[in-house]
Amino acid sequence: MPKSSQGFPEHFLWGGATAANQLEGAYNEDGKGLSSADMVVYVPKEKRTGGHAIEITSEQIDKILSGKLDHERFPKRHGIDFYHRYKEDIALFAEMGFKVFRISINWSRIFPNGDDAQPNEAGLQFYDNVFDELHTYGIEPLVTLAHYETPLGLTQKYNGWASREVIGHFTNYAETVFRRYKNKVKYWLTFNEINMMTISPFTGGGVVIDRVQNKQQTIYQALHHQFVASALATKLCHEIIPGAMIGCMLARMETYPATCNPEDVRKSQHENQMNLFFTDVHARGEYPSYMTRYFEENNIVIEKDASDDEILKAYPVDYISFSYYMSLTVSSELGGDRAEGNLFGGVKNPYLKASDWGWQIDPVGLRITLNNFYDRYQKPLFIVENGLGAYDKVEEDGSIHDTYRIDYLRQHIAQMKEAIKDGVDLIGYTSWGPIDLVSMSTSEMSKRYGFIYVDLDDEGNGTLKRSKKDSFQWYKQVIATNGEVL
Ligand code: BGP
Repeated sequence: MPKSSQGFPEHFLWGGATAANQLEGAYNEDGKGLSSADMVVYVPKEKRTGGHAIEITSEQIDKILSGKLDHERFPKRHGIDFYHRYKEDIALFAEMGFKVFRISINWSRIFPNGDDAQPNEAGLQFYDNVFDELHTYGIEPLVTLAHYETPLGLTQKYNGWASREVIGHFTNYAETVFRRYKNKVKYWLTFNEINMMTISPFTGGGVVIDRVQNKQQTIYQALHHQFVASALATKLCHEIIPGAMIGCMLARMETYPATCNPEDVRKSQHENQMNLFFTDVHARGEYPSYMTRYFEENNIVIEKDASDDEILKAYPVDYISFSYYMSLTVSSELGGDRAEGNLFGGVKNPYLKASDWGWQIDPVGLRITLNNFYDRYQKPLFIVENGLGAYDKVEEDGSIHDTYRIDYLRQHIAQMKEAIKDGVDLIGYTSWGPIDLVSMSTSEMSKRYGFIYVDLDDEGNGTLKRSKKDSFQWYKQVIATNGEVL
C-alpha cells in the first residue's frame, strides 16, 4: 500500500482524453464502416424537446440508411478532422508536456461491420501512425476499446449488446488490436462509462430499445454481456501484452443526501450502490448482493452461461478509471427543486454552482470520490475525464481568456493532491477534451473543454484552425511542476 505522500508521485501520468467519434472525422474513409455515433443528428438547442438526442429509434436508423435524412447534420461523423491533422494536434499536446494521451479505437475502422472475417488494414495502420507519433514525443497512449462506437452492423444484425453473440465479435476485435499494438500500448480500458447503458442503451451498446419488450431486462442483460466481454478482454490483454494494465471506466456520480433525514441518507446509499455496481463487478469479480434484491424486485433475470461467474471472478481489472464532472444530491421526497441539467437527475445542491449546462461543480466531491473508491477496492485509480464545458470568446487579437476553465481545473487538481495525501493510489489524470471536440450529449461544438481552440461552430462552419487558449500555458506549467504550481 502506498504511503501517505506530500504531492503527486514522480511518474504521475498527466495528459488529456478524447474519443474517436468526437474527434477523428473521416467517418467513411479508408474502409471504415458506420458506427452508432455516426447516426447521431445535431438538434439545435431551441428545437430540443427533452430526452437525449443520443438515443436513437429504429425509424431514425431506417430513415438515415435510406438517405431520407441526408439534409441533417451529423457532427460526430466529421469531428475536428483529427484523422488528417493528428500530427499537428499531437505536437501541441507534446508542447504542453503530456505524458499520456487517451484515445479510443473506433471498432468500425478495424472491423467495418463488427463481425467481418478479416480486419481492415488501413484502419489498423491509422492507429499505428498515431501511436508512433505519440511515442516520438514520449507520450504513452491510453486506449479505450469501446467509447460509444458500436459498429452499426452489430445493431442491425443482433440489436447490439442485447445479444450474447456480440461478446465473441468484441473479443476478436480486442485480440486483433492487442496483437497489433502490443509493443506500442501499455494502458488499456474496456468500455467507456459502462453505466451509460442505463441512460442510453444505443450510445452505451448499440441497442435500439424500441425493438425490445422489456427495457430494464434488456439493459441489464446487455450489461452482463459487456461485463463478460470486459473480463475476457482483460484475460487476453494479460496473455498477449505482459506488463500491460487494463481497467474499467465508470461515469462516477458521488451522490449526497439532501438532508440528514435517514430516509435521504438511505436513498443516497441506494443511488451510490446503483452507480458502484459496475466497478464492483469489474474489481471484485462478482455481482454484489444488493443487486440480487434489485433484480428480484424489478423482475430482471440475468441469463448467464455456466462459466460466466468463473470468468468474472478470474479476470478482475488492474485499475479503476472514471470520469468526474459533477456530484448528485437526492431527496426521499418527491418533487423538490430538480437539477434537470445534471444529466443523471437529482435535486439542486444549494452549496454548489452549476456550469452553463447545469452540471453541478464540486471539486471536494472529487476528493470524496477518490477516498471512497480506494477504501472500497484498494486498487490504483485513474481519473480519465474531468473538465468544464464552457462557451469561449475569441478576442479580436485571437486570444481566449478562459479563466473559468483554469479555476475549475485548478480546484479539482488541488483536491486530487489532498486525496493523494490521504493515501489514495492515483496514477494519472487526463482532462476531458484537451482540444475542443464535438460534445457527446449535445453534438455541439460550442460546449468546449479544450486548452486548444478549434475554429468550428455548431453549424459546422469554420476553418478548423487550432489556437492556444490561456489555459494552454497554465496546464503546461502544472505538468512541468508535477502539480506543484496550480
Ligand atoms: C463523458 C463522455 C465523453 C464526453 C464527456 C463530456 O460522458 O465519456 O465522451 O464527451 O462526458 O460530455 P459532453 O460532451 O456531453 O459535455
